[in-house]
Amino acid sequence: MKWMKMGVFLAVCLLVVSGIALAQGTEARYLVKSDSGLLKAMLGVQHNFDNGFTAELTSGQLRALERLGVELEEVPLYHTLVKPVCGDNICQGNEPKSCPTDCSGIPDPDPEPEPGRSCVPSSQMPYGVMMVNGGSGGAGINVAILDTGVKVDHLDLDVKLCADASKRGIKKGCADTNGHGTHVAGTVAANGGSDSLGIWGVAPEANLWMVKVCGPTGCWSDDIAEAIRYVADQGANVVSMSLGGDVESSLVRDAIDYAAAKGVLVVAAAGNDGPAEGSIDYPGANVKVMAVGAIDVNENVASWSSRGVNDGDFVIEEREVELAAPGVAIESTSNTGCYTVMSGTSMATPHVAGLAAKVWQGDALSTRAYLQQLARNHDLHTLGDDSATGLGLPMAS
Ligand SMILES: [Ca+2]
Ligand SMILES: [Ca+2]
Ligand SMILES: [Ca+2]
Repeated sequence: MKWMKMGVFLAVCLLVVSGIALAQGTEARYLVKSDSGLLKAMLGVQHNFDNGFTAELTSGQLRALERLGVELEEVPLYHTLVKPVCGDNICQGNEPKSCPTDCSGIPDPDPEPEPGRSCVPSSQMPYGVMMVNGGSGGAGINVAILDTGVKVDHLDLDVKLCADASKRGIKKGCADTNGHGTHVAGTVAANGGSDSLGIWGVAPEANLWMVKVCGPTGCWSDDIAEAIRYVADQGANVVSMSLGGDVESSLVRDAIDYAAAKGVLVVAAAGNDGPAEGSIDYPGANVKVMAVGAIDVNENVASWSSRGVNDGDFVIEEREVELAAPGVAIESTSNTGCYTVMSGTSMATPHVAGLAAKVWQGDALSTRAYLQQLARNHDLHTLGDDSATGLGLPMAS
């Protein structure tokens, strides 16, 4: 038996090495359902899970493993859910997903750190923070944001935990070269800065945690799953994910089950694929996750905000939008050290994550029920949970 096993491993060696040599084209990430140390050594481990490990495989390695009968599962790639910026105009309507001309996406970060305060926000208390009656509280509640990282030395942010799950395992550091995560972090917990000239988030006293799960290609769902488990073990109360995609990740679902069992409240963006019914993204679509749709300053639903399959029965089930929050033209912290305006269900989500910290009811289930009640007090559209705004807009009393 031992020799047969070794023979198989030698065959794997040969096939995988030849796979590397012959490999052409793009890499993809897979869950390799094996605990073989040799396979791990050869392929490199991104993250270990109960039912296997993830690795980036070349097409040659993939074919070799399939020939050997190793069970594989593709790892979905998710994306941050911010709308593109076209010139000076923020996309708010039914624009094509790629901007017609001069679409620069999120502006490039300023590589130079800001010495002291060189800029002030156009509004210290952004309209979205006011709409949910935020801007104070959250003390003692750990809010873990899984995103592109954060500008740790922004004058208005006090980051208490900073980790990186986008490399192998969990590493230190969470520098934000994109800007998305810094913006989301500000909406949760910006504290106005020590000079009180800066911007405010929904729960400025909350403990702001950031785990980087998104890189230049997007947000790999195995990195997300690893990060969810990590922050659950560290004692997170709330997990906020301004990201998603059309395909569900089994690793993320398992991680959410793990976190929920530890009493963590999970919030995620509904997606930017509206207005089609049922266009909601995972992980928001998961019944254990609070999915947040986007409204504007007048409580109108953004056309692009993903819709659920809601049935109006006041009960949130799988693939239903749960709440609505401000997500159009939201001002928050920028990774230049200044401030910027972004739109997307990415921006709606941290309003709810911050509000969860502000109104924390002692445990995740009670807090979720309380947020649902707050939303029902401000029901939008048709009575009950509708596909665009769920149970409504939660506002702290
Ligand atoms: Ca959900
Ligand atoms: Ca329902
Ligand atoms: Ca409604």
